[in-house]
Amino acid sequence: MASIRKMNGRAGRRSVYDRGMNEMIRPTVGHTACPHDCPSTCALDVEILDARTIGRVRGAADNDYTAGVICAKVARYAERIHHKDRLLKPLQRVGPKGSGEWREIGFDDALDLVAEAFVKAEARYGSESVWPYQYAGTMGLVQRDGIHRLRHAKRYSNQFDSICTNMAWAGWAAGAGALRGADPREMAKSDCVVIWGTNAVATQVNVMTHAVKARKDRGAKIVVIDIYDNATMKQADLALKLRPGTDGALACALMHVAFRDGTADRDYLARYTDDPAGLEAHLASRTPHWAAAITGLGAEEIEAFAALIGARRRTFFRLGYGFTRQRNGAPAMHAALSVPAVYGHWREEGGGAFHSNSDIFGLDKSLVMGSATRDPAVRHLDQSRIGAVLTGDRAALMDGPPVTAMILQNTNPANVCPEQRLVKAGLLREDLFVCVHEQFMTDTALLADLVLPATMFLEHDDIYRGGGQSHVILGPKVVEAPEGPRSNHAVIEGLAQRLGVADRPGFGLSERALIDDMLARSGYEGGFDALKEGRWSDRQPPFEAAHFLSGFAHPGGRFRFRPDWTGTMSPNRPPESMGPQGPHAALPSFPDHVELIESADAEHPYRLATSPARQFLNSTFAETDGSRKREGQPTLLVHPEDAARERLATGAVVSVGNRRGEVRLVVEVSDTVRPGVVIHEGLWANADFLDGEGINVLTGADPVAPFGGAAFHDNRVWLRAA
Ligand SMILES: Nc1nc2c(c(=O)[nH]1)N[C@H]1C(S)=C(S)[C@@H](COP(=O)(O)OP(=O)(O)OC[C@H]3O[C@@H](n4cnc5c(=O)[nH]c(N)nc54)[C@H](O)[C@@H]3O)O[C@H]1N2
Ligand SMILES: Nc1nc2c(c(=O)[nH]1)N[C@H]1C(S)=C(S)[C@@H](COP(=O)(O)OP(=O)(O)OC[C@H]3O[C@@H](n4cnc5c(=O)[nH]c(N)nc54)[C@H](O)[C@@H]3O)O[C@H]1N2
Ligand code: SF4
Ligand SMILES: [Mo]
Repeated sequence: MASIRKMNGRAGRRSVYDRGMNEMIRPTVGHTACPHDCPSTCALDVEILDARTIGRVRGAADNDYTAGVICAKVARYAERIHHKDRLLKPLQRVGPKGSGEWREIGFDDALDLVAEAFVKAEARYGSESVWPYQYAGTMGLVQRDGIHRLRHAKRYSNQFDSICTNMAWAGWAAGAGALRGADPREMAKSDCVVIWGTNAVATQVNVMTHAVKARKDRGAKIVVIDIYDNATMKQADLALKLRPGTDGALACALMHVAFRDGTADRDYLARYTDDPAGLEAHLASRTPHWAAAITGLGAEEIEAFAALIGARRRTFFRLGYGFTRQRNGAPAMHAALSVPAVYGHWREEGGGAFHSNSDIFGLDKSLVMGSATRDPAVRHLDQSRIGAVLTGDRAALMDGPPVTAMILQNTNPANVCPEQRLVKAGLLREDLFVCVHEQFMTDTALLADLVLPATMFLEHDDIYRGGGQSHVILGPKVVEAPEGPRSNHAVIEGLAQRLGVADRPGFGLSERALIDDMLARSGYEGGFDALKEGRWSDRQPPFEAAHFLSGFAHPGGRFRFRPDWTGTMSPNRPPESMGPQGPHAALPSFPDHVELIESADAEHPYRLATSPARQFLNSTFAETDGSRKREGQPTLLVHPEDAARERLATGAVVSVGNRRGEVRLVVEVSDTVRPGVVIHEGLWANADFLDGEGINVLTGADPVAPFGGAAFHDNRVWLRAA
């Protein structure tokens, strides 16, 4: 197996394969969960070649959601964990900010420097001047959320999480009242699976496992609704390629047809929904022709789709995030979710809808998060608006002190956040101290004053829960970390000691003790060891509850066609954690299409979406050769008609721009996109672009109604030959 040694960049290491073994002897297998920010949360079997070295990673065959299938990028994890560029030593900046000139320092000395900088910032401007900033590079509840323990104990500024889920969750909760739904494994028992605004083949491959099983076993139809002909749409029996930001119109027409043709389930509507008569009247003008003009689909395509779901009681709507990353994303989600309530699909096993299970797990993280010391008066700064925050925007700072010191874990805002030019300008401020705790020298780490090396999931203990499925999975350490990196947990504990809060609730415990406490508080049977033995715990609610047949999660138990956009986003997002909100006055009072999007105009004739690349996971894996080779280079997909108009050919360089900035990209002429729509698949590292600036130069950070969020796929742009 020379290839494994080569991949690891560690020629000379002996593995079991070197010893002339025959097939009878297998490497040890470690059991854990994928830590990445992906709805699938796969249960993993990891080949352990020696105490520090892994081989192939596989999906657990006996987990009935993972079902033995994982994505290729994680199967190749050896390439990432044993990467030659992995950070192993703390680095202190010696040249100007962003110069890439560093010197190595000891880990404890580095933590002293962070603590000093935090004390200094607090002394000058108060504790809210320190902003610990984190996201979901790891989804482990201990390693991801422990930073809040330090934040609360010190009264540092909070973070309002807004980059990913807000529009989707707000739209779902407005209708159903809670983030749960039909068991996603039921897709295998459906007669029609509607994959709506998620590129599941790329972003959560296990959806396909269950959908394709339904097609094989029962002749189910797979419907895919997206804005371009991506890998998922290529699998569709019915492919609906609509204009970006028009899904609400499609949903309305589907419901119009149901009332018109008698396929609406009037008994269900009367029993389970708030205002079916009001909805029917509202939809009278929302005909397939009306929707065709908005969506760009043919009226006959919409009729065919409506006829299909009208005939198939077991229709399952798998609603993704992608179509909600538009400025009308919350009402779009609400409209799509209203469809199965009109047709009564919820009644059937294999029918209904699913988006996220975030509300089912009931895991009490209060000790990990240090909730007991949380002061509700401390401000929440909007994660997506880090650019505005760091460049001193008064509103973004909520009229409070400037941010002058930060530690960042599990996130790469200089790459992934909108308004990238502002983000970089902010991070480069001379009077801001930035410590980045990372596994690689990311775009953000490059701008730091101090970079600390982090362990990877296989090297520390943690616990994970599915978003797109129902398992809580233990992720115990399976190999030793290399010399140098420390876990997030160790860094937070080390800072707490230096900052005088190590005696506060939640500090001084191991990961294992925190997990034991979490499970005990949450009423789970057994602790760390029991979960390790069983590997996972399936928290799927029973059929009646999952299908809301015992009532939707609003007072009164009815599905709301008339949403209250002023409520809270979900039970696990209390209002005080919501931060600045978008205006909700513009949102519709029934399912509808609303023109809040950045529609094309004379100056910006094209609509840009920044869709996910199959071989990357957000900005992660853009450092591994296996993923890079398969993705090629950063490109812009342009329809042949648009290419002709702009005189662009495949391989030409085009400048894509709007009022936020300009990025040069290599053109790929392709009829997978619609005329007037251009697509960039990412996220590539900024340095991979021709001018060293990434795609998020073009995306906006204006908070989307009703609860904030970033509309990554909603950008009007111009194209100029470059
Ligand atoms: N390979 C890979 N996997 C990933 C990620 C990744 O970057 N790469 N990211 C992870 C993360 S953090 C998340 S949150 C999930 C997100 O996973 P998804 O739910 O799949 O969401 P997106 O990746 O934002 O986009 C999905 C699709 O929505 C399409 N889309 C954009 N605008 C519209 C629209 O207006 N209407 C419709 N119908 N479709 C639209 C996009 O073109 C894209 O094909 O995936 C996770 N998994
Ligand atoms: N243009 C555009 N931008 C987008 C999106 C889009 O669709 N288009 N999608 C958005 C979405 S949905 C999301 S969720 C965000 C995600 O944005 P991020 O959360 O920033 O993205 P990731 O790449 O998942 O993770 C960030 C970093 O976490 C690090 N990391 C992983 N594990 C650990 C650990 O245990 N400890 C430490 N210290 N670090 C660790 C990884 O090395 C990685 O560099 O991006 C958003 N940005
Ligand atoms: S990235 Fe998603 S599909 Fe791939 S292994 Fe992780 S959870 Fe599974
Ligand atoms: Mo995300």
